[in-house]
Amino acid sequence: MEKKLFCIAEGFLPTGAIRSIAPLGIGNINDSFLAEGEEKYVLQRINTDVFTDPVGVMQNIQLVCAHLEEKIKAEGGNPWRESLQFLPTRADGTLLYIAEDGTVWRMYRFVDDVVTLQNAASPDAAYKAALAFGQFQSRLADFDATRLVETIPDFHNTKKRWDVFCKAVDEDRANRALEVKDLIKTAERLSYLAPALTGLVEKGELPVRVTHNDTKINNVLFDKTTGNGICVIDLDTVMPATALYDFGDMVRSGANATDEEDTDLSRVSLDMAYYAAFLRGFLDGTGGRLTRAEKENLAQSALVITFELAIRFLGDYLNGDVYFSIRTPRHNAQRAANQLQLVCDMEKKYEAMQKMLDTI
Ligand code: GN1
Ligand code: MG
Repeated sequence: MEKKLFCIAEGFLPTGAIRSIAPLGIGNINDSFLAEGEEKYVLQRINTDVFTDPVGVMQNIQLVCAHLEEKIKAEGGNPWRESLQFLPTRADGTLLYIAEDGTVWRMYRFVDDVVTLQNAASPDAAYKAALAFGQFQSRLADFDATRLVETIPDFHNTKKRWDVFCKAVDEDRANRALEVKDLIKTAERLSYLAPALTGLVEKGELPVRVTHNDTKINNVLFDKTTGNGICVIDLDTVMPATALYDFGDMVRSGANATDEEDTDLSRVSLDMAYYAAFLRGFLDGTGGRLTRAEKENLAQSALVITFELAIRFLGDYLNGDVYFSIRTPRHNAQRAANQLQLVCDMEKKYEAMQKMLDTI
């Protein structure tokens, strides 16, 4: 494996060698490594069970990064720090390296002097993350969304996700439904959330924009010195969608008083100071672009996307852990319990979340 990784990484370098390779980060889908030679790089194996069209994924990323670069340059920024720089392969100049065993790889320049966070370290960090994701959407506001491939169709279609979940409960492939019956019951009670956003999208009440769709706080690189969110990473799911998915997912992942991996449910709750910071940051970052319907549904999106992740984790547990990487046997059930707890807490704070819009 070691030797193979060196060979793959060097496949992206016109000359020169890689000296060391080490695992990087804790993504649930792709595998990432830090490769060091003359410079530092991030080498990633694309999970082709999840991203069945890696060529389409990289086409999207290339188009989006080129557009972002132009914007960043026009703003006087540094595209080498604020946008991802993917390397073409030595063999054919494309952005994908297909290894002998059929695995699919890509590599981009490591951005130095940055920190990443698993949950927001302060409301200020939350504000800065939301600003970065908001700016990401703003910079892509004049990008023609029809040029993008839908890398995972219906990715945030919570209604369809609910149907898939119900099927997993019925089939009970791994024979675990009884063990998690309380979690299933909670999910059923919360299922009123499933059609909420999807319905508005179908009715055309929410505009379609180019969105990130995986706005976990660990997908922002923060400058080590200024603490500013300088670069948005993990662009695999950039697709036409509603802005609300991005807001919902950043609140879900970053405004939890703990993180989604915490098994101690007593620590799980929505921190309203962080929620306020995400709200302010996203409104500032999107620069007055959000419509009234979008603003009115921001709070709701946090509940919907948290519920969506809960049923995705629980559904995967019922299916025998075939989608998300797990590090312990009950990992997906524990993640689901964490997310369900968070939705229940958000329900209690829903009115306060809505009211906050008026005070910002
Ligand atoms: C996956 O691997 P990562 O952390 O980038 C997942 C997201 C989930 C997230 C939950 C393509 O993202 O949708 O929100 O796990 N990505 C995909 O931690 O399914
Ligand atoms: Mg991701």
